[in-house]
Amino acid sequence: MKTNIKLNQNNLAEISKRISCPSYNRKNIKTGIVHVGIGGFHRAHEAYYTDQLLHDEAVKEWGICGVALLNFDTKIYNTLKEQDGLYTLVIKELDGSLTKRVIGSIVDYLYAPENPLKVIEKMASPDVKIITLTITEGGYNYNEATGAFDFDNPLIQHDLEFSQAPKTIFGYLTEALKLRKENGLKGVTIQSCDNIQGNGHMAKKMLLSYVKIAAPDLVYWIEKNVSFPNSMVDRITPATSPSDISNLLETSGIEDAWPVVCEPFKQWVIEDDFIAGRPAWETVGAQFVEDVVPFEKMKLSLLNAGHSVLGILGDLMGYATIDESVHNTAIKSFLTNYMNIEVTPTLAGLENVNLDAYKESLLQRFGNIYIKDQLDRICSESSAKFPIFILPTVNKQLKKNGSVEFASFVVAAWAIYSLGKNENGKPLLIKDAMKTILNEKAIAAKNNPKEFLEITSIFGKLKDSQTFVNAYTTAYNNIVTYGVEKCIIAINNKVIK
Ligand code: CS2
Repeated sequence: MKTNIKLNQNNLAEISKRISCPSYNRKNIKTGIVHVGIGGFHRAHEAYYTDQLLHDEAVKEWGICGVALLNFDTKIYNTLKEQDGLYTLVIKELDGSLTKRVIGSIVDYLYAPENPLKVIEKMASPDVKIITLTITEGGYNYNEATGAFDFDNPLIQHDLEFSQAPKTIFGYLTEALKLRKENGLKGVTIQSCDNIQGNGHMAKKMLLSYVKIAAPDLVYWIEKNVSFPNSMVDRITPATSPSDISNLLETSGIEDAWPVVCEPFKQWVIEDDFIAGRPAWETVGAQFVEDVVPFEKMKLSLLNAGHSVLGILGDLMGYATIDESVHNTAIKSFLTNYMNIEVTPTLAGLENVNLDAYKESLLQRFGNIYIKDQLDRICSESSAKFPIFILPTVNKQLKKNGSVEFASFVVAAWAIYSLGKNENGKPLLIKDAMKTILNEKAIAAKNNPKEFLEITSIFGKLKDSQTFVNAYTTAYNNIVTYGVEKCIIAINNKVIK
């Protein structure tokens, strides 16, 4: 019987007798990277790759300083502080076994609401060469309908007024870059690791929109001194459940308040555009390419959209996790048809990628019964996800008179989902910044389904496409009459004929 042991720096030698731990001396590692948004995904992905890299004795300058930006992030900050930045990554293998390792690459951590200046100074420190971001799809403050930066956001208004104590990433980056310029420092890279098409372009466009108003003199300096590589990031990382925490304790005797669980698969494709140098992430599995856009499109429109399809349909039918949803044969065929008929024709520039194998591997990853990726997680913030994951495919298909039957069905299902109950009458846990308006429009849609498409900040001009509106309305009425499963069986059958 193993005695329980708390995860922290002092106990690391003891813990390394049980599971694999950083073998490098964390005290000697400088922070070359500031990362904003230390949620599960960052800790399963960039921090994992970087931890692997730090095992090379020659690498000493690429430790990560994790920044918790929002009040909401107190818990993760306190946990990391308590555990000296250490946490356990539990990889749930396809055969159900668990590979556990303690990750040591987060060598410093800051809580922005407590001390904004400290964060700004850290971002402006000469050692820091890269600022990476996982601030979620909604964090870029972008209006889908106008394509512009949203200056009406009260937090942005706050940052414009109180620039020394910002609340948004735009306020922080602006102050930090100002300070770098004043101190005569050379460039820095800002690397978005969010699921957004052209995430580097988006980060640059949104930041410059803000800077033009907040600090116009800085625009030229940024254009000359800051690079914004695009990147495609991938690793399915469900929310950590209480049983993940107790399981780690029971199987290894490690007391970790917030381990991260993830799938074995991982991928990181990055544009090699780092103005101030970068870690050799390629030595630990990342791919550096000239143009990452086709990879991003592939991942967003197949994997992430696939998740939303499984999430919305599965949630309505009463499932709880992605694997349960994809193991329903009607849903699985629906998803396969969606990927083949509607998404694949919109993808280009992937000559060296075996798309069939990629799609097959997605179905396998979704089907991993050990991951237990919650549909609640997948469906959360759908209002930020649909415009990135699904609607670009719809718009491209409409342009070339391609099928939109599957995508419009999912949008119709989302309208019904937004009423807040599944098909068995059980309440759905909807977490969405636009929850209120989604619900209002969903209620209006009961009389006139088109009402849901009136949310132009999500759907843009889609309501003007008669083809889409017809397909969507038919799907809506059919779901109400027959239920999701019967409808998708009927749609799938049409394809087979
Ligand atoms: C998911 C992603 O949030 C979502 O809807 O699709 O978090 C997905 O699991 C990751 O992008 C996988 O790389």
